[in-house]
Amino acid sequence: MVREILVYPDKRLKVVSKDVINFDKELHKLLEDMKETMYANEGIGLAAIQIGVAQNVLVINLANEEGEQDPANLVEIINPVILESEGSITYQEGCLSVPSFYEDVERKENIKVRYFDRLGLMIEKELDGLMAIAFQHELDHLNGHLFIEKLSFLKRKKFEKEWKKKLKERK
Ligand code: QAP
Ligand code: CO
Repeated sequence: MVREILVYPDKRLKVVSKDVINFDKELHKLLEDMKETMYANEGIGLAAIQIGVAQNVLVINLANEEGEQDPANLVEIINPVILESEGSITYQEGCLSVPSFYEDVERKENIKVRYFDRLGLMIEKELDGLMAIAFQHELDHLNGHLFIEKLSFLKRKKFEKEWKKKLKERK
């Protein structure tokens, strides 16, 4: 089922998510809904809190060399943590909860992560490139943070002004 995506400044996006305890049917249904919702909105990553579920669950599906999103490359990420990180990389990020806004954000370039798959199997990996960026962006959602919080003071002010105007025009 395609679910509604919460859009900034929805307060629910600030809620800190909790670890998944049971790797059961309910989790699998949540993952299916997240995938459907991500694909329906042409996203490459989605955190459960973006559909109003405060659980530490992410889905990421980067485009392949042909620029296509292959469902076979979808990664389901439960209870993620970053164990180590180094370097820095800047990328123009966007977010399904902040539609049509993109801005440069600095992240760690290389990260070592631990998470669980849908069956509760622990996975440890080193990530780089866009995958490392996406992982950090999505992990921020689980802690109640959005990428716009990482903008400089002036860029954030400009964003807030434009966003208010946009919301007013939509009414
Ligand atoms: C997070 O972002 C991310 O504004 C995922 O109109 C960001 O899927 C991962 C999207 C940067 C890696 C690098 C945004 C779709 C999708 C929009 C997304 C929009 C339609 C964003
Ligand atoms: Co996002």
